[in-house]
Amino acid sequence: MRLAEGQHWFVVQAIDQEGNIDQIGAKSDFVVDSLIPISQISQPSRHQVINGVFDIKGTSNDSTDFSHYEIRIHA
Ligand SMILES: [Ca+2]
Repeated sequence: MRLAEGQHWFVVQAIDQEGNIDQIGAKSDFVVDSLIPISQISQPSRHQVINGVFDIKGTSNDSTDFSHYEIRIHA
């Protein structure tokens, strides 16, 4: 079973060997989130030559649970 993105809930009902059913059951919920964030850099542009202090600008989104940005600079 593949569930759609978002919040879901379920109920578990115990049944004994005589067929008696727990009418109340236990309820719980969970969130399906398989969407990864997508990041785009708008500044500096690709291969731009920079000198000194510069701004890094861009966007990143996740429709369900964006957390934070991380920037790593490599030489
Ligand atoms: Ca997500």
